Amino acid sequence: MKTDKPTLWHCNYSRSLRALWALEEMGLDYDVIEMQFPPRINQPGYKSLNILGTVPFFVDGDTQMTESTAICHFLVERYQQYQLGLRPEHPEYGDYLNWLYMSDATLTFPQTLVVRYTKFEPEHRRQPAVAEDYRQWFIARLRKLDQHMMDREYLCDDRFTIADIAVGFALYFGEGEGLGEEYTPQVHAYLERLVSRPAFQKVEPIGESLSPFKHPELWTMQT
Ligand SMILES: N[C@@H](CCC(=O)N[C@@H](CS)C(=O)NCC(=O)O)C(=O)O
Repeated sequence: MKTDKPTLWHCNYSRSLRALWALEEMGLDYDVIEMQFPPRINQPGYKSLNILGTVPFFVDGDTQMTESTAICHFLVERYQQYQLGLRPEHPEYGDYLNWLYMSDATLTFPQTLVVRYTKFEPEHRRQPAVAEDYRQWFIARLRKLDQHMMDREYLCDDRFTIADIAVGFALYFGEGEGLGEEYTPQVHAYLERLVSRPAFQKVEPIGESLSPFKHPELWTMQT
């Protein structure tokens, strides 16, 4: 697989929204292929493209990527989109990378356990105790963000960057899953600031008609 422009395989309300949001904010010319979640079951041939069967899947020329935050980082560097990123010599560069890596490994991962064991799994395999442990785990990992947003509007350099896209997706997803009830007022306000951006508003509904989150009759077995 090789493409002549950035191409994203996307499912509504999934991590591929990070990459889609970044592409839109950057104003790049891109293609998006909408799929029903989970694509490894619902999109014939998808695993021969992306052996993991997950979203996002991203191709640009000879480059193929499957990590949502890494795709955002790639776009900043490859397309020199530093209005949405920080250069290595910037004093907050370490912080910027820390937020980027934290967004998925620390913030999104526990959410997936909550969703899996309350929603994806058939009734007899649900694990309320596991879901509750990881709900608390997620809320505890927001402490750094709570503190950071006390006197800031954005994560780095007093401006919107892909770090906000990456962390913002975790907050948006958490809110959709009912975890937002425990967000602090400053984190709530931050999330509102992010999701009101025109680029987010434009891309957020893409693929909605194929989303089992919006249309429960589309659910297929997850395990
Ligand atoms: N760390 C990866 C995780 C990718 C991932 O697990 N995506 C989920 C959707 S949010 C997925 O495709 N799940 C469906 C499956 O595992 O079949 C990233 O940041 O993109």
